[in-house]
Amino acid sequence: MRDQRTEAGVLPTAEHVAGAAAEARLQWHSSISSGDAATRVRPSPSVSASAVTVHLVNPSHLSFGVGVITPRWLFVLASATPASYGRPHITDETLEPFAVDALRSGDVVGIGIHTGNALRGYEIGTLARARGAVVIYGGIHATLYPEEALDLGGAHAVVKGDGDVVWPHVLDDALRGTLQRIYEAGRVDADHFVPARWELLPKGRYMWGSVQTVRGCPKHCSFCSVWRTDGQTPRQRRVEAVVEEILELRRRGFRFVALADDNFYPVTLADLAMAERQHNVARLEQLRALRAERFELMERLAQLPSDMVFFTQITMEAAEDAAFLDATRRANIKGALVGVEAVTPEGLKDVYKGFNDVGEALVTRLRTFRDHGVGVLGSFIFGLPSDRPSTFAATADIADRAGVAFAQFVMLTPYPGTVDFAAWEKSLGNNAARIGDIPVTRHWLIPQDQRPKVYAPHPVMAPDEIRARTQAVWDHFYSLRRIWARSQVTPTIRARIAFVLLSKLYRQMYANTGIATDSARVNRANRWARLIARPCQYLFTARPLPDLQLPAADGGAGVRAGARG
Ligand code: B12
Ligand code: SF4
Repeated sequence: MRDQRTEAGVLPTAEHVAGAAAEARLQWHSSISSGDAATRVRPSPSVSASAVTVHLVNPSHLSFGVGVITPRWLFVLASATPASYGRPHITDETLEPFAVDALRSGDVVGIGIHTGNALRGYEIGTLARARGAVVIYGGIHATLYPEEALDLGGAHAVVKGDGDVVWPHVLDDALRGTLQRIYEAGRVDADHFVPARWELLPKGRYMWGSVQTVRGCPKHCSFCSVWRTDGQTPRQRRVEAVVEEILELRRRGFRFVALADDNFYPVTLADLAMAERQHNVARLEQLRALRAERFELMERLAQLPSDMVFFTQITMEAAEDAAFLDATRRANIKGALVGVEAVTPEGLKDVYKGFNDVGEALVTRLRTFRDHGVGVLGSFIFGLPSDRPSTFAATADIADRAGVAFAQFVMLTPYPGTVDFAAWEKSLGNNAARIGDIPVTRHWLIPQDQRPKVYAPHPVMAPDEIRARTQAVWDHFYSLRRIWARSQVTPTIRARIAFVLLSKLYRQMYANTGIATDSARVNRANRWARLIARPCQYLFTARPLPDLQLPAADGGAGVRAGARG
């Protein structure tokens, strides 16, 4: 199937879609015509839910055979699929390509896209529609650009927002022939988040499970769309629901669980102080309740088997909150992605992230996490307008001195839905450079290997200089000597080997396949990643504990009985 991917870049065209519709062997009949206000997909009267297979596809133009983190949406939508449709068929293309040829006419194909994999998603959708499938898109990119999926991705329908509640209705509409073009699903209340169906996980393919505890983030960073799409009001899931899912994963042999949250620390001490200063009683109560729930969750995590390891995403402000960090330690939250972004005050101003620290204060803050047993994955951005050639070495130095366990050095990419993107798009007007027919303001539609690495002209550095310097910082940080030194934080030799392999894997997956311009290097990185991924997966697996029980809210002893360690 790999050769069906147009890595070299064939953008789906209107002809593809029209041809596809004509070709489809119809059990379902599509009466879509361009410009129609509503799509009507009519099934033959004999079609019932049980005759339809629901496919859920996570697109990727690269497959590594093994995945690091389970793409949560696949298992959530599978769970939201009514039993009458039978067992949904899940494909994560980061493991292996989707078998479009195996599709039957009338099958439903749900495709979830973020901006980076939208093009591959459109290729799958177009091919699926050509085989007579009903194609439905969702995910953050489809939420931002529903018309694009309809125009270029062969979509019959697009879901904007959270799929948890609307998905069964969309499937019913598809069956009845009343499919709408666009569903405004919006933001689902936390009590309606659907738990994932982990029994559908393919065995031995992922290192980390993923469980969401909160959606939304009160901040407003300029390069991030989360606060706009997921909202600034944190929607926290019930503690019991979160714990039950984690337990389910541990029963299946997952010790490592990523808490797939936008921001695990949604209430800061500064927020509380501000509400107090303003004598805003209602706000103070609301914030205190949210904070109390976080502590309650962490107390429950602390009662889970002690061999469990959690990873989350957190803002740097948590470092000033000793009580919170003590609770994270007890909860076995041993790693967190911290958005450092920039090491200079000018850089932080560029990204509206004034709540972060710089210089020595930054080093101290990041070390505080480590001192509380939380390893930091520091996320840094290069290519900000205030960056200078010296910024690269200064960043590498801070990452070393702050003792971060992992780091990612990403090049500033204007993601749609962000403040940065809107300003950039406006600044280019009709003068955006084009690659082929595609303006750079639609960079995700440009074939992967031809995408620019740097989007906005920089005041003092050429694009290639930024790219080369960024690559050099990755090389520096992930040299074997440095990785080995950092691995000392782990408790056992097995953990140390896992740390080294994961570091190398991370670097191959994210740096060399993303930043390198030379296709030989990208292919080499891909081969390396595939090679390292298998032993890595083995090292992350634990003995399944099928009999593990939910600890009582007041701290049951039963759960510990089943755990090792
Ligand atoms: C956890 C996470 C990660 C993890 C794990 C990824 C994984 N394997 O799952 C890690 C750390 C590895 C990661 C990496 C990256 N991530 Co990330 N990540 C997230 C995060 C915080 C949560 C995702 C999640 O699991 N949510 C829980 C699930 C249930 O929600 P969901 O995916 O949104 O799905 C719901 C709806 O969207 C909808 N839906 C989704 N698909 C479909 C399909 C259909 C058919 C339907 C009907 C509905 C539907 O229904 C679902 C249930 O409600 C999001 C933030 C966010 N709010 O989305 C960022 C986010 C998705 N990541 C983002 C980015 C940019 C990245 C990176 C590129 C960062 C980088 N520079 O390296 C990489 C790219 C990785 C890759 N190649 O895929 C951006 C994407 C922006 C964009 N416009 O595309 C986000 C939105 C964060 C941000 N700051 O803006 N990420
Ligand atoms: S980057 Fe992080 S802190 Fe900033 S808005 Fe996005 S999720 Fe929130």
